[in-house]
Amino acid sequence: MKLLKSPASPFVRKVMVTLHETGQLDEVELIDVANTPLSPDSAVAAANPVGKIPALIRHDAPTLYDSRVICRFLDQRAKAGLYPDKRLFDTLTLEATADGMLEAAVLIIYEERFRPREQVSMDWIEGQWLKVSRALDALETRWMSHLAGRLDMGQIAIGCALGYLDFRHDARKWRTGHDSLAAWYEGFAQRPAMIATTPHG
Ligand SMILES: N[C@@H](CCC(=O)N[C@@H](CS)C(=O)NCC(=O)O)C(=O)O
Repeated sequence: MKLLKSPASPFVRKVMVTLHETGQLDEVELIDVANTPLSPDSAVAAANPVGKIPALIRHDAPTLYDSRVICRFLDQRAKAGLYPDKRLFDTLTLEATADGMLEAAVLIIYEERFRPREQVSMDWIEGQWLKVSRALDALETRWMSHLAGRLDMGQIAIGCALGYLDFRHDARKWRTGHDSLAAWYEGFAQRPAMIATTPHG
């Protein structure tokens, strides 16, 4: 299998952490690409019609894309139990929360990077940040017991989302008012899979 990736993408990081946690890293060739909405990489466009990474190219079956699909595939392949039957819909909702935070956080970066300065909308940026902010509040008030439980894909996704906030939105100081979440993340970030996938670039 080949994974189209970049070292800065938080969606790719979900897949990389899953590969580490499920012991499948050696089975995937990692291919770094430079892919943006304005300069799509040709290999990415060929693998995924919506032009996004991660994409997992399989030799004997169609390419998989979207981190949620890839992570679930890798979990099933390794029978790792990261989507436990007993609390499946909680796990999926937590993963969706992380992905929603990430979509908003990435869109802010794209707005600042790829739009001409005079077209950048501060209202739109703040509207995106509000989504992140509400999700942080929901994690702090409703999800701490789930986060404290056995490792699952919801936790991995939230770990990657909080890591991305540190990486790209440090100035927003997400820990303020989210003490329990910050304490959880401090421990989670020490997992070897998280340390091995620290974003850069
Ligand atoms: N829902 C997708 C989102 C993936 C995504 O947005 N990837 C970004 C990099 S972080 C990308 O490839 N952006 C290029 C673009 O939007 O054209 C997933 O979970 O894989």
